[in-house]
Amino acid sequence: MALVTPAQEYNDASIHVLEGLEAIRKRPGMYVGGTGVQGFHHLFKEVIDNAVDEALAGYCDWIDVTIHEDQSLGVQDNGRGIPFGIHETGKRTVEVAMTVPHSGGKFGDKDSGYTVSGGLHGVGLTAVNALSKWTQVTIWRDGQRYEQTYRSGPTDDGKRIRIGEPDQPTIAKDTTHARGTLIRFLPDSEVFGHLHFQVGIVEERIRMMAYLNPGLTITLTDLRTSDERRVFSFEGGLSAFVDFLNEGKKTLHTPASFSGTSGDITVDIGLQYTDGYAETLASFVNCIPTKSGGTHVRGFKAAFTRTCNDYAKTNGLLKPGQDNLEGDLLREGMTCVLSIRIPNPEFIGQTKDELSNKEVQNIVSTIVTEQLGAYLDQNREFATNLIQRAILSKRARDAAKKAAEDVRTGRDKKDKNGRRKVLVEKLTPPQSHDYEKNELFIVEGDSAGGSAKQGRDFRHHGILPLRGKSLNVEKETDLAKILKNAEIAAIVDSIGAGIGSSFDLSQAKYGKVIIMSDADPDGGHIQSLLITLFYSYMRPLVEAGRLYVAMPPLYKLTYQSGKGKSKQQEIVYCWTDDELDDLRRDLAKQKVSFELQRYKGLGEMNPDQLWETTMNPETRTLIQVDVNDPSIAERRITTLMGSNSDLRKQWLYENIDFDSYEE
Ligand code: 28F
Repeated sequence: MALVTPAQEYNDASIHVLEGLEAIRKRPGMYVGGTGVQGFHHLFKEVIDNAVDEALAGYCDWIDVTIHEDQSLGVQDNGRGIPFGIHETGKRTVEVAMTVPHSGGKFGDKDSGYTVSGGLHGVGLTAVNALSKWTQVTIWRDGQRYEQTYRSGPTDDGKRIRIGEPDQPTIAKDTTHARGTLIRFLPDSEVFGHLHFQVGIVEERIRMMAYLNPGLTITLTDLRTSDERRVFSFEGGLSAFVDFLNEGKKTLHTPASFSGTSGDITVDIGLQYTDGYAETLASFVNCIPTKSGGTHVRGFKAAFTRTCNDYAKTNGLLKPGQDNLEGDLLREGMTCVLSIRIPNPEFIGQTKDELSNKEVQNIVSTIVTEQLGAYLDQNREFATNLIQRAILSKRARDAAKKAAEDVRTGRDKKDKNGRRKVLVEKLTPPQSHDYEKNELFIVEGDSAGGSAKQGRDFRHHGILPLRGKSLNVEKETDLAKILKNAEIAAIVDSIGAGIGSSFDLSQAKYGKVIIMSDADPDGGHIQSLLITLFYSYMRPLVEAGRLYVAMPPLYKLTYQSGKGKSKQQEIVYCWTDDELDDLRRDLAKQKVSFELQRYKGLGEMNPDQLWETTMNPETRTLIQVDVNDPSIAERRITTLMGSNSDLRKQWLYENIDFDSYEE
């Protein structure tokens, strides 16, 4: 509750007023969506939406927006002016509109001339007043000029906190024949901190309103930088809007526009195709964006798809028995603005930005069916091109689906006379079905593959030996061709989660996929090919940090330790030249002679050594493939596996802590 001195007596109406404004002040987030930049600029949106409502009602065709040097913002329209006569509560109408939430609901008043309003408008001006340090209202109406200021903050004697409280108004004779409402306000830094209006955000809203309301002119002056008055007025309406949205893109035709009314609902549509694939559909109800769509959008999409397919069948572009083209294929490359006006909009959804009025769906659908049908008949070349593009997209989509399906079902493993190909038999699967713990080793070369099969942890290790180089996937983009490569299909099949857009990480049969190849340039090449494959066609697996590269040792030292009976053979592995140097120095100090072996390839290790040095989670070192940039991982691997040992040394000391276990 605001501080109220007992001396000043409030009648029940004003206590009610305080509670209203107080509530807004206490929880701005509920009324303007937070106290950040968006919430701050929502105050401007509430005020200009009120002026646009007056334009929608047909009484205003001009709005001036001014950002002042004191950081306050003013909006002036040339509408009828908010009534300032005495309201049934004994207060002036304008005071009620400024201080009582949900009082401004326009169509409450049947004679207010409002048929449509921007939705939940009532709270608009009240919220602006409650959250501003001051709000000035000037009204020109009935040959009079009404001025009043509302203030928030401590009173001069500091004894009280006011919230949006009205000062005494002044009413003077006005001979200028001006009409309309001016609202100028300064958002309260107590609520928003020291935010200021960003002219870009203000301009974007102005531009949108001007496109949605051809015939309405809106000007913007930012006195903080210049006194230039910018004018936004677009006779072209939604056609101009889609043209603006497609700026810089290659468009396929001049914008099409459809519009119609049914009862007191009006529908306006602008649409224009570009040569791209993206679909942009911006929808509005009474100039309020409906980000979650609703019945108007559903009506549009259903009619659009049906009308295009009817045209295709009627004109022999689709065979009568052929499946219809899906709507999203037909809308590839389409930019569309759908704007409807309706007196009693009903919104649903968390953020109230989905239209739910049922009657709208058929009204929009009827208008689109009639007018799009006519448009296609009158623009046959455009229509044919639209259908043929969609048919191509359908073919590509079906091919990708079939390719992925084949892999999943193993259908592509059959050779021409239906015999199952040998691929998957190359895989030695783990015994466990604990997919999280299971690890797939993709091993280069059959001999290393043999050692890996024998040395592995048979419960959790799957071994897939690969022969020679896999297909260079970077150059090949056609999924169907990629899958033809036997090696790649074996990998995809072993992991079991599909490939490309149908890849589903939850189906993966391994928690880790480990690429294990020789520490030589050939090995490095295979690694980078496989990393490219995973990054290109199984990215979620990489992003989940499940792709690794094994680090086999470079050297093995063998020497005798201990004396007499306790004499025994020691084997030590080194991953770097420095490690080797350190060890040699130690052994030299101890005057111990040793035998040194430089590993040329995995195949030179017997199963136990391969297990001990490269596969055993307790003793191995793995490199996790970096999700952000596979080339980093590739560089990392080249460094480690490439011939330049200085690079390797440098990288290893910076990145691998040999004392820590890799888990
Ligand atoms: C700068 C922002 O807010 N313009 C507005 C009007 C006009 C009327 C009105 C507004 C409360 C409940 C009626 C005038 N004459 N610009 C604006 N212009 N509000 S807000 O009425 C709101 C009253 O019902 C108006 C006759 N009917 C309505």
